[in-house]
Amino acid sequence: MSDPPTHYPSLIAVAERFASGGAIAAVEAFGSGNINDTFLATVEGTSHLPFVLQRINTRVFRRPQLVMKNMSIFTRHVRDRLQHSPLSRRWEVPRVLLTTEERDHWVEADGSVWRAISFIDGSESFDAMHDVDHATEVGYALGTFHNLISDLSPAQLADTLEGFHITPLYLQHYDRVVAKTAVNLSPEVRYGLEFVRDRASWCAVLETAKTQGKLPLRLMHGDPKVNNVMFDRATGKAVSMIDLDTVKPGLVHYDIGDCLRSGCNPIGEETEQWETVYFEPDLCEGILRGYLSVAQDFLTDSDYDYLFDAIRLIAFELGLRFFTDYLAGNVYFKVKHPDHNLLRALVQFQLTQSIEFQETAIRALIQDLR
Ligand code: NDG
Repeated sequence: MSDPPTHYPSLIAVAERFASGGAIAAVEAFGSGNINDTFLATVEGTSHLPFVLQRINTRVFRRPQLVMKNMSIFTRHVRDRLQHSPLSRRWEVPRVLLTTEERDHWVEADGSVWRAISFIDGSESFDAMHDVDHATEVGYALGTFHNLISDLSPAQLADTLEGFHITPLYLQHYDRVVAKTAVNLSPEVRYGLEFVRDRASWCAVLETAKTQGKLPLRLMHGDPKVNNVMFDRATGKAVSMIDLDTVKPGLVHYDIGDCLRSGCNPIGEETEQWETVYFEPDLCEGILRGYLSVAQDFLTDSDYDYLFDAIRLIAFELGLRFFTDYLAGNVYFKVKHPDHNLLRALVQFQLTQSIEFQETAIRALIQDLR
């Protein structure tokens, strides 16, 4: 909920649990995640690569052991697959680093749960998209990620975050929060309440299709924001997808929607200028082109039929999640100030509206790319 605490047990001591040889030189806050606390640990000497050290948010991931188990299973699967049939270009899978006792996580005396992941050598990530080529690379990365896990049965991985991306459940939770909260009816809150009310009857669209067997349960990334795609600094090409906590059974539509809502908002999800947020159609075309260049092999006709709804829904759903968290007193997403989640919600609602205004063009684009 707050900035990375400074009262942690010595970060260096925690990092040393995972450092096989080589003393830790420094541990610094890293990235801008909304859930876990993330640090980059550098190791003394030139022969050791830095690694990512994370304190898992156990209020969100209540069974961190299962998160780590999932991660080990699917990263091993993908690595084996790449060994047998390598891709024609560089693609990396982050490694789970073990403690000196060969465990995939470490529990501190204060109960905090830590894990370490390899950093992709020579790579960088970006919070916003530069241009259409960049967008195409982001789409390629998500397609490659889906492709590489498409032959692993969803039953192999545990559901580490029940209800994640099940929009009707977020709506039920929102209704409960609204019912028990003395809501301060500012113009922004009033707008949010109306915005949700007007879309409530549509928000089960993907879950209904899933129940009717129109959309199959597959494995998904769960959080394919643009800054979770790593780019090779030298070639400028996408080389990996990181932030693998939410890889679990779900719909690929959640990922496609999430990638587009994050990638096609040039002003970014953290802007305070929410009225100026819009959904950029050329970036949308770039992402979809890159994605489908890999994913057209496994998508069905029915999958295509729900792409527009997925794009609209995941932006709306994230707005609903931020709005609910604001009303509930900021208990889920980390915030920098009390209105942070309200502003984030307004950004996503504005984006949803921009997607709705462009429905005909987006549907036509999907049809052309089919
Ligand atoms: C977090 C959320 C993700 C959301 C993102 C928005 C979890 C586990 O914040 O769903 O899209 O920036 O709730 N992750 O990463």
